[in-house]
Amino acid sequence: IAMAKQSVTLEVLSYHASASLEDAQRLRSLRVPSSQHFQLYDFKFDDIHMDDDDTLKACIRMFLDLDFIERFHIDYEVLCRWLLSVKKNYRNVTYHNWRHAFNVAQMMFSIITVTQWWKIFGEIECLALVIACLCHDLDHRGTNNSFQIKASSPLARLYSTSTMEHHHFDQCIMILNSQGNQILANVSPDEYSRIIKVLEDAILSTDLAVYFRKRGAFFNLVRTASYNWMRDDHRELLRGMTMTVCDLAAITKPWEVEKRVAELVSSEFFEQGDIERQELKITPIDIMNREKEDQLPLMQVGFIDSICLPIYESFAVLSDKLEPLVEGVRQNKQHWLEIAGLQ
Ligand code: 5BB
Ligand code: ZN
Repeated sequence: IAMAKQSVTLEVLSYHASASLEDAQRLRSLRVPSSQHFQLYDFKFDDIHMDDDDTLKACIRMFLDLDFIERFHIDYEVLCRWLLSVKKNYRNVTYHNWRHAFNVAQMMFSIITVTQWWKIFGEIECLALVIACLCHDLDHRGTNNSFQIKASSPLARLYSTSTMEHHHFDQCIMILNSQGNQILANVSPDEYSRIIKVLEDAILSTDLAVYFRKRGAFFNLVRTASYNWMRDDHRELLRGMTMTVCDLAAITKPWEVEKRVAELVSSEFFEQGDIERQELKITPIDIMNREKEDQLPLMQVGFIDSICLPIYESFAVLSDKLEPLVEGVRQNKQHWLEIAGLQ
């Protein structure tokens, strides 16, 4: 068993691609427009009209405005190369691609700046959260954790729970350690280990199973107003929940955006279902079964009621600046109900 594990570990933990120095130098030479220009503070942010260079410049803008470059002595060219490498290590899958990661990071940026929660988290945790958002789905294959188990993929042999999330974190670490990509090279050993610990916890928090396990405690803290953000355990809970809120934020967006993103999510689910039918010879569950396509609106309503509304409502209790997010979810629920013929 030990030898099998070792070879699986080698197979899974050896591959990653670094961007070239030339590409980093090109990105470095580009002018970076303001946050206002990119609408980075806007909860209704949409990346549809941006090209890939714009998304990279917007990431640099977030690092500049959060003062990470000065505070952590990040080499500008290293930052450019790291961003290009992160982007390169996303696959061209339908939903879990670079654009999704970029949107999650923008939502984190807008939440921590608009609410001023950056003061609660402090510089180290904010840096870890933004890195976590950009890296949280690295090397996603468009298939979920239960697929890895069913297909007994090498990844599932390495990690039996939160399989993909452990892999996203591994990929994140590999890029951070790659020559020319070491944006954390100039932080103290003590700060480095704190950043990595927060980063790991944040990426693992994007497993919905983890969200379900922890949200009860979080809802209690909020309902009874018994939180104390000076406490590490309370802040850790808030960080994990904020990762989920950012990860699922498509559900808060204007209807045109939500409709487009839900199509992408649905297509990726169907593509997994096709593989399950063809290669694993099993009947996919309804959300992944093309023959049940007409159930999509009702599934979205179920997703909103059971997963989304509780957390966005809880967040709006914490900060009234976050009420537009709940309002967006409620409006999208109405649209899905209408399409389902229920309203
Ligand atoms: C979510 C939890 N899952 C294990 C079972 C299905 N549910 S669900 O019933 O709440 C559901 C969620 C069903 C269908 C869905 O989309 C159909 C297009 C969704 C859904 N999930 N809808 C969305 O708009 C979004 Br955004 C999401 C989140 C998708 C990424 C979560 C995937 C995690 C895989 C490890
Ligand atoms: Zn994600």
